[in-house]
Amino acid sequence: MSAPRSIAILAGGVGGARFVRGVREHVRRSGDAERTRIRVVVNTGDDMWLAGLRITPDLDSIMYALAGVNDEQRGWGRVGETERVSAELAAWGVGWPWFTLGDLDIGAHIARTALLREGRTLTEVVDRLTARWPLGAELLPAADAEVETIVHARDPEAPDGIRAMHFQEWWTRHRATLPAVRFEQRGVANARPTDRALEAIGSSEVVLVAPSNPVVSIGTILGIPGMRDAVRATSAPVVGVSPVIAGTVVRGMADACLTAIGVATAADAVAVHYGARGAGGVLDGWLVDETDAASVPAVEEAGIAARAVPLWMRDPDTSARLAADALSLAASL
Ligand code: FO1
Repeated sequence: MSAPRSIAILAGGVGGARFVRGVREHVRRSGDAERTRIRVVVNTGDDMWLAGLRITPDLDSIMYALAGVNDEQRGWGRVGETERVSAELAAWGVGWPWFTLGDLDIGAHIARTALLREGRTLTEVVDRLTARWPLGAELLPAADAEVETIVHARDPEAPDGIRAMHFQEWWTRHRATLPAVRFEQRGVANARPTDRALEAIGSSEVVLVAPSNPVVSIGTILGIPGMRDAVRATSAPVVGVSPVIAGTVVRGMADACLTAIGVATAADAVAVHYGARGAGGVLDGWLVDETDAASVPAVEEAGIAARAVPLWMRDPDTSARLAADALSLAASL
């Protein structure tokens, strides 16, 4: 099956990177790499300032994965990394001891920060950094303004029992074990989707929602004022992939996030959370894993076309086939 001429993908970090690689692989195997444009609208809610450097985890996870220089085991950072500078920062008491910045990774953070200080937008910086490798896809920050996810979590030591912290502290220091009460997108009121992100969503033939964290990756993309409307308004079919298989999240600690917003950790519950486009939501189609085939009727009941297919992405073959299944569902809508 030939690939569409243009594909937009909403994606977060680790799960997003695997899925984007799968879409790229499927397009290559279809012989359409030259004529198909893949644009990835990437979550920037995990971004932060650390040791004076601007860190953009999800953009970096996808960039490194498409470049083939990522640490496949950890899912973030560079392969063959060393941590000499990080040890020095710890000795100076600068940065976070629980958040390791590899030496090669720091090279990207210094380059990004230097380019930002010269007045470039994050979109321009991403264009510059990603030009280093033939990624086969364009990475687009969801917003150029800084909109960082702040987690308000239960902490018995905090004055009123709730402590606000940057998402990265909650995620990497506390491993999402402090119950989250709410997720705040700090600065979101003054933010808007970038023109390039809106263009990708508005003009692509297909829009795919990667199996990323529905709350702090996809939710924070859609939470940028105007983004949800843009997805709802596109003439392209919008097809998502469940980040939950057989009641457990594929990666990360998305269940802690889903629980915090009162959504069950289930393939159909996430689809219903995103909502059918016909009912005020963003989805036209949804893929669940074969083990969740029993949930297809519930998703269809919600007005979303659903199919049960293998969702585990273990290698280029399984990732490419998942992409093909998502595009096939989109083509049927
Ligand atoms: N995750 C960790 O669990 N521990 C770390 O020390 C860590 C460092 C790190 C440095 C740069 C970067 O881009 C990502 C890093 N991550 C680390 C992963 C990060 O928390 C995740 O990539 C996303 O933000 C959540 O999906």
